[in-house]
Amino acid sequence: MRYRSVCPYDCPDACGLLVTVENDRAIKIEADPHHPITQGFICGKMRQYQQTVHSPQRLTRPLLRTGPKGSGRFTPISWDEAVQRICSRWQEIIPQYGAESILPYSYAGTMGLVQRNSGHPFFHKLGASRLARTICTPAKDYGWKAVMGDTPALDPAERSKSDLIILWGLNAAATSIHSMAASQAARKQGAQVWAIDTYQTPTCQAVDRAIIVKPGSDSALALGMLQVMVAEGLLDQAFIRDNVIGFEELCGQVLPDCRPEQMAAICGLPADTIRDLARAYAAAKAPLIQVGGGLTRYGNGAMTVRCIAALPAVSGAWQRPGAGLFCGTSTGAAFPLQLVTREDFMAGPTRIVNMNQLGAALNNLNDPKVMSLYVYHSNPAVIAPDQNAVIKGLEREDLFTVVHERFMTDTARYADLVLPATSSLEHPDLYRSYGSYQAQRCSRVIPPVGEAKSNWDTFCLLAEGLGWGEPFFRQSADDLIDQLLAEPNGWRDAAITEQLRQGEPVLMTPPTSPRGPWLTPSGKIELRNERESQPLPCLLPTHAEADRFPLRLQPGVSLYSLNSSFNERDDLLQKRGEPTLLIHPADAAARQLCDEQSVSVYNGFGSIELALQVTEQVPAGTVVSEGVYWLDRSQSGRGINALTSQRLTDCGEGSTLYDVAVEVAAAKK
Ligand SMILES: Nc1nc2c(c(=O)[nH]1)N[C@H]1C(S)=C(S)[C@@H](COP(=O)(O)OP(=O)(O)OC[C@H]3O[C@@H](n4cnc5c(=O)[nH]c(N)nc54)[C@H](O)[C@@H]3O)O[C@H]1N2
Ligand SMILES: Nc1nc2c(c(=O)[nH]1)N[C@H]1C(S)=C(S)[C@@H](COP(=O)(O)OP(=O)(O)OC[C@H]3O[C@@H](n4cnc5c(=O)[nH]c(N)nc54)[C@H](O)[C@@H]3O)O[C@H]1N2
Ligand code: SF4
Ligand SMILES: [Mo]
Repeated sequence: MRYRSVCPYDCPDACGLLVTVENDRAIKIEADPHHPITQGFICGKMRQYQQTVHSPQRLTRPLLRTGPKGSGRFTPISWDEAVQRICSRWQEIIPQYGAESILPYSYAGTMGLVQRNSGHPFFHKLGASRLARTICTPAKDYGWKAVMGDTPALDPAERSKSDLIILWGLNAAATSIHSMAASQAARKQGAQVWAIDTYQTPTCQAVDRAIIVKPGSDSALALGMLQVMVAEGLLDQAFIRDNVIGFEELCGQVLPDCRPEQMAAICGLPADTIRDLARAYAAAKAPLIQVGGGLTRYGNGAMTVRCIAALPAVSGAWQRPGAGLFCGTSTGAAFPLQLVTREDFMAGPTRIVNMNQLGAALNNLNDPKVMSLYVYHSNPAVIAPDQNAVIKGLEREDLFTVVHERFMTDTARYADLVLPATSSLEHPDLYRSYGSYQAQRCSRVIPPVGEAKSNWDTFCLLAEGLGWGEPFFRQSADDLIDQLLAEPNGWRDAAITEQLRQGEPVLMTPPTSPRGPWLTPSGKIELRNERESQPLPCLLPTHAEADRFPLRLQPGVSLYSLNSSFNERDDLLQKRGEPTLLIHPADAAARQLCDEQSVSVYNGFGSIELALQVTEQVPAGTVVSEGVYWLDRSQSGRGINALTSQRLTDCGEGSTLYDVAVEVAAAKK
């Protein structure tokens, strides 16, 4: 039998899948040819998803720790015993330390609305600490909102009408292959495509123009371009007058110090290139800027987005189909998610812990101290910044850690109790996307592997174990999905809602226009935003500038993994090879380092060993390591996040995973 499903991973494409099932096993995964975005092709990671689902490494039974923390020594126990142990430990902790000493930690192992949010009602009722889930791109969202307010994103399908597409800090060839394909299609029709990145990514190799900047310097590029546009009159004065506030102040107070000659050294581009980019941008009829996550994970990330957002505001690009700025879709209002998250279950507001500062929370928080950590669909031991601090916390003997996982991840290795989780083929859910306006419901298509349970079913068991009588926790995940789809709304009419109920992929439409009226407090595009501590777009420093290490590290993504997911797949690991550090020949020569040598990469947070790859793919001054590996691949017992910090973005409390300074030296033998 062949069933429809959806890719559950944290990828903007949210592909539609066709899963062939035989004898309760998935044997083949194909792209859904009738899916409006997927259009018949999926990435290499998911073409063999059955190898993940039926991997011999899948966890199939609850496990109880029998060795020291981190040793990976466990013994299987029953679900009854596991639930009973968790509940009784929490019932000891709560009277002594308070429920806020319990910290949930989850992110995006699955993007389905029900399974992803299953822990919220449970931990709200328990009175646990809450988690600020800000590891990904909150600075991008913040920057957009500071200028554009609640204006919805334009439909990225408009790319077909663009004559210039700028992939700005977006490695689309790796991270959003359907965006890449759409850009390539526009290119075939004559559009120019540029990529602005910090090194030659696979995306850079597939575009008309690759512009390589210094890490965290895009605001200098954007402000330099704006200065040229103003100086040369490449503006739409009528559009500015009717739609924009703050243009005069930007011109008077900021841009005089942003001449290309002044910006050149900051962003690492010749002044003439900045001029040329400004003129070409202004000359395009329908230029579309698509902003990725990369450039926002810095101490100035939100401000960078505000600077970039000024470009289509002053050029007037917003008026034309195919033009404007795309930072991702936000479809939060399309489904009544409060029916799942149940904030009303909280007796009162509880403490919020930033997920980027898990290391500090586990080691330093004393008010109250974190006594129990419950991790589900996330792998903080390797994906969270400042790995040394995180692992030190996970090693605490007095911390009771539960990890609900599909695999024995590095985080699971530190657990007192491990619970086996279902894969997306084993549970139902409702998916939406952050790269388009699609949505799709899917059913479970195979039975759970071993004794695996879904996030939702596990929280229902824990609720029962704690003796909670709420009927809420006696429902099935499908009941919750039915409630999310019970009523049509401004995003999806009755017909589309019915299609969704039937499991068909649909495209929704935001209830208001992406081209105004602008949903900001002033009703205009707010280049000046008085509610911000910096009311105007401006240059802000990155964190790494103040660090004393000379090279900027980019912990980029890999084509063959997704964050720390897919490390179970030998086929993909073979393609990825060992963890490496890409370095420019000049930087290697200055340190007397050669290709393939084992090097130590270090800074004030940690030190790791990597194999060196000397290449002109990276500019001098920048080094790159692609992909997050499980620690079994590491020569030094630590991964790339041993070098990243818990510092946050300027606004939005985001991670600053790319804002890193390091030094490189030959590894000690
Ligand atoms: N294959 C694959 N796909 C993925 C993921 C993965 O790990 N692997 N991760 C998924 C997730 S969770 C997310 S959030 C998205 C992220 O997808 P993207 O939005 O593409 O984000 P990143 O890959 O983090 O960064 C994009 C690019 O920005 C560049 N960059 C870094 N700093 C700067 C800068 O200062 N200026 C400029 N101009 N560029 C900069 C990086 O080198 C990178 O090539 O991808 C998702 N898809
Ligand atoms: N150095 C570096 N660090 C990064 C990044 C980077 O590019 N470089 N990317 C950052 C970004 S953008 C993000 S979004 C975060 C992502 O961080 P995470 O959201 O933690 O993502 P993953 O590493 O993919 O881990 C997800 C885990 O969930 C498990 N899982 C999958 N489905 C289920 C399920 O249904 N139930 C349960 N219980 N478990 C499930 C998977 O087996 C996997 O181990 O990482 C960040 N960290
Ligand atoms: S990871 Fe992204 S591109 Fe690959 S199948 Fe999933 S949604 Fe599609
Ligand atoms: Mo992310």
